This record gives sequence, structure tokens and C-alpha cells, in this order.
Amino acid sequence: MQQALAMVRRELGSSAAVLHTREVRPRGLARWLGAKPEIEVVASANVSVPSRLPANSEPVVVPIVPPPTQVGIELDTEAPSARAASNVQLFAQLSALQSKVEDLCRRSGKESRSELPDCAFQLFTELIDADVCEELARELIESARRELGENETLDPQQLKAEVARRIEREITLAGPIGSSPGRRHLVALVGPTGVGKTTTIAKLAANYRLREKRRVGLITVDTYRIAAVEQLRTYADIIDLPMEIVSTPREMHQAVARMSDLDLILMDTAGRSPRDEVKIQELKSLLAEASPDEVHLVLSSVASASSLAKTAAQFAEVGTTALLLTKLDEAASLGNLLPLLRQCGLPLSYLTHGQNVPDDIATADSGHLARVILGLETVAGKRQLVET
Ligand SMILES: Nc1nc2c(ncn2[C@@H]2O[C@H](COP(=O)(O)OP(=O)(O)OP(=O)(O)O)[C@@H](O)[C@H]2O)c(=O)[nH]1
Ligand SMILES: [Mg+2]
Repeated sequence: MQQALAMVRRELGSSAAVLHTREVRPRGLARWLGAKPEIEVVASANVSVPSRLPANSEPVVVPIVPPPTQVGIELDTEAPSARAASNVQLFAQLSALQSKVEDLCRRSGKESRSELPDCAFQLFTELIDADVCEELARELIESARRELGENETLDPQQLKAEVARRIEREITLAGPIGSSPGRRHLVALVGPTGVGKTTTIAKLAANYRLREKRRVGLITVDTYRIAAVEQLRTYADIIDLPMEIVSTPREMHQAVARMSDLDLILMDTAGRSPRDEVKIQELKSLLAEASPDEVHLVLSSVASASSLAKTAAQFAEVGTTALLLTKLDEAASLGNLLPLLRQCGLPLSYLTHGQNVPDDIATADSGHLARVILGLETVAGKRQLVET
């Protein structure tokens, strides 16, 4: 850039106006033959560029120079030609600085590309946009490329479809709740506050009671908030289900015994902060008394990957057996779920995608979820009732 500006100066004089500069990268064959980028500068000795200074100031030739107060140049005390010369100099310095920064960005960009061809790099950036961490995005793309033939790898659609299949394979499924008529099955939902446990219990209860005609009962151990009990009672009344309120291990034992003739008992629990070790232990002893067949960890898909991982690890203490993800409709992207799905060791049971009871719930489908993560399908694109 400096050389180019020196040429401009030589050819057009030091008061020439630089109108535009850009770096032209070699394309096609030239690029593969190692041609270097070229610098293009558009300059004129005749064109007068509009000033960015206040109306009463004299015109300035080069427009990118910030106002005098910012750069400390006393324009008013200089003759116009000297001012223009110092502006060109300043511009040259700025351009040199800019090209250094661009070069640095390009080099770090190259490192993150790790020699990915263009179509793979495009997918790489899409995965990053979808909140997939860089390392995992690269791993997925590279393993997909190894799987595909040379020509397929160059087809962005095929590459994306292969990455989707890889994500799909990473997701293990729990299937729907294992309830069968005449055999009491107890399922507890645990998780942090506000993730949608009670709403999901209502969705499950309504589906199993009204659609599957199972004998369903509800137990709540959320006695910390009156509103929480009332919330579940309202659903119990609407769906016409028996409901027990439990606050001690002894009461738990009795409540479960009273419901022993039902097909399915759904247990709602108070939201716990995963960092509150005492409350987690309390929950653990209450659950131990109930001996649930399944303990679903309910997590909101809006949470960050690191918070999801930490929460899953802390709730493992209470004996979680499945993962249930809520609020898929609220998440801007879902790549944050991938580390959790890979590492938490829990199979995925249900996905919820809205506040509507009983509709906004579906048995998890790994293919659908993988395609949603990659933006190939929408969350609401596939609605599926609870299967039994
Ligand atoms: N958008 C959206 N909202 C949901 C979903 N599931 C639940 N909600 C909403 O999330 C809010 C909290 O839901 P609750 O069911 O009360 O959550 P909770 O986990 O029982 O909360 P605590 O009992 O306080 O721990 C409510 O406004 C629900 O309507 C979902 O899938 N999508
Ligand atoms: Mg609740």
C-alpha cells in the first residue's frame, strides 16, 4: 500500500486525492499458481472531495482523516498544500496499519480454516453461527469429508447432509416414557428453576391421560411456593387427575403407596439451583424414598453450552436417567446443545417447543434435531404427539 501511494504521489503530485483503495485477491487459476494479491488505488489530481469539516472550515482533500480535534492536527494554521501533503502521509500510515491488521486477520483466519476448501469453510462458518464450538465444528466437517468421496466433499449440500448424519448419530434417544397399563411407572422431572418442569408435566399428563387413556396421577414436591402447588393443581383439575402434595420423605412414601394402582405417576419437583448442594441432597433423599423408574433432567435449550454441562453434572447426583430439553422455540440457535448431548451420558427423551399444553411437546427425534441444529428444518416443522 505504501508503495502504491508513493506511486500516486510521484505521478499525480502530493496534493492528489486518494478516492478509493482495495486489495485485489487473485482468483481462479492464478490463485492456485500462488499469485500475490494486488493493490488497487483510485486517485485524482483534479477531483475535489467534499469536506467532512464544519461548513466554515476550508475543504480537505483526503476525506478519511478524522476531524482535527481527534488527531490533533492544526489545519487552520497550515497552507492548503502542506495540509494535503500531511493528510496523504497520514493516509499512507493508516493504510499501512490497515493492511497489517488485515494481514493478521487473514493469517488467523487461515489457521481456523485449517486448509478447509471453500464449501467446507462455508459450512464451518454456518456451524459457528449456529453456536457450535470451533473445535467441534472442525471435527464434524473433517470426519464428514473423510467419509465422503472427493466430489461429494465439494458439494455443499452433500457435505451438510453428512454432517447432519454425524450429529444425528451422536444423539442417543431414550424413547417415550415406558408406561404400560396395569404396571405402575413413576417418572420424576428435576432441573433448575423456571425451565418448564411443571408445564412439561402437564403436557405429558394430558397426553397420557386424554390420548392414551392411562390412569395418571401427579405428585408435587414443590412446596416452597404456594403458586407452584396451585399451578399443578390447576392442571390436575382440568385434566381430572389425582394429585398429592409431599414435603418429607415419609409423606413421599405414603403418597406413592396411595397411587400404587395407577399406570403412571408424574412427579413435579421444585426448581433447584444446581449450585445449592444442600437442596440437591434434599431432592436426592426425597427421590430415594419414591424409587422412581425414570428421572428426567429438564434443561432449557436457551442456556449456554457451559451452563448446560455444569447443570447436568450437578444433577447427576440425584440419579438422572434421561434428558428433556425445553424451549426449543425460544433458542436462536441450538449448536450449544451438542456438547451436552455428546458428553452428559443421558439419552434424550422429549423436546418441548412452546407454552401450549398439551401440544407443544414431541418425543425426541435425533434426525430432526440434527437438521434443526443445522438450520435444515425448523423446530415447529415437525410436530409429533407423545408416542407410547
Ligand atoms: N417458549 C416456551 N416456554 C415454555 C416452554 N415450556 C415452559 N415454558 C414457559 O416457561 C415458564 C416456566 O415454566 P414452568 O413450567 O413453571 O417452569 P418450572 O421449571 O416448573 O419452574 P419452577 O417450578 O419455578 O422451577 C412458563 O411461562 C412456561 O409457560 C417451552 O417449551 N417454550
Ligand atoms: Mg414448577
